[in-house]
Amino acid sequence: MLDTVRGWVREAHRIAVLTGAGMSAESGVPTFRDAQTGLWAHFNPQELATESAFRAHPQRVWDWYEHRRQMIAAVKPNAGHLALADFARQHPGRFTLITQNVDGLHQLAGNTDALALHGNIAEDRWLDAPRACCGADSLEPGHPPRCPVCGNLRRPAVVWFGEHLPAQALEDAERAARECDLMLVVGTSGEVYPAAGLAFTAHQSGARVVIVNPEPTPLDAVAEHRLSEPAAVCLPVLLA
Ligand code: BJW
Repeated sequence: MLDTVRGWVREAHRIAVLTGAGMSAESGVPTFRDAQTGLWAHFNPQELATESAFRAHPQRVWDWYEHRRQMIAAVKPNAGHLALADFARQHPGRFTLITQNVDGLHQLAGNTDALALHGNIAEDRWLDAPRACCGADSLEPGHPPRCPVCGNLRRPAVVWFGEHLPAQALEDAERAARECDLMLVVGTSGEVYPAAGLAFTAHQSGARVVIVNPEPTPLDAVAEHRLSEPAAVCLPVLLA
């Protein structure tokens, strides 16, 4: 099966790759749904990653992100990230990387033009539209930091449930899904939309869809093959 897919990689005119949290598992970043250990074990991540959770419990949500930021700051891209970055360098114009991940590991590996659909956990922004008093220089430290004048809070620059994805990145990802003839879907549960819908778009536009994931997902329904292996093992072989 792997050889068949390697053949498809060689033949394809345009390849799109959609990645999710499993992509970074072998770097040591727990997946979104497995991230809850220790202090956080009692919280459902789907209930922390919303604006209403942040407004109701700003310190709790901020500290959850601080905990994850510290973990991510200590890890490195794995062999799968590096294989994708090498492939992009060798095949410019033929390859689009779309990621749901907020950990920055694709960018660190060299995929600086990855389409990041869910933002970047290392960055912050204002919760409410900033007023003249909201300056980065005059932040009051805290969990979260705030504007000392109006109380506006800093929040992680990620896309929470119920929020719009960055329009340009989503538009570029949808175009790549429509125009590719091969889509690799790597390490995602395929449960979060609109990202998961990109696999359906690619399939409906005539592309072959291949899943790289040790576990079944709802996207298997549109896949020609599922490679049931970890991303950091599979991708270097597939893209060599
Ligand atoms: C390995 C591995 C290894 C492990 N190798 N694999 C249509 C239908 C139903 C609902 C909706 C819909 N359209 C929109 C919605 C609502 C909602 C949604 O999708 N809800 C579902 C839960 C049902 N979507 C939204 O709200 C989105 N916004 C939106 O639609 O805006 C439009 C709008 C707005 C307002 C009004 C009206 C319309 C926004 C979604 C934002 C998602 N954000 C998060 C948080 C980011 C910040 C953070 O990290 O805290 O993004 S949620 C979380 O899920 C994160 C991830 O990027 C995303 C996907 O998770 P992922 O990557 O799949 O991770 P896991 O953990 O779920 O899975 C890991 C997988 O890896 C598993 O399969 C493992 O087997 C595998 N694996 N080891 C390979 N070594």
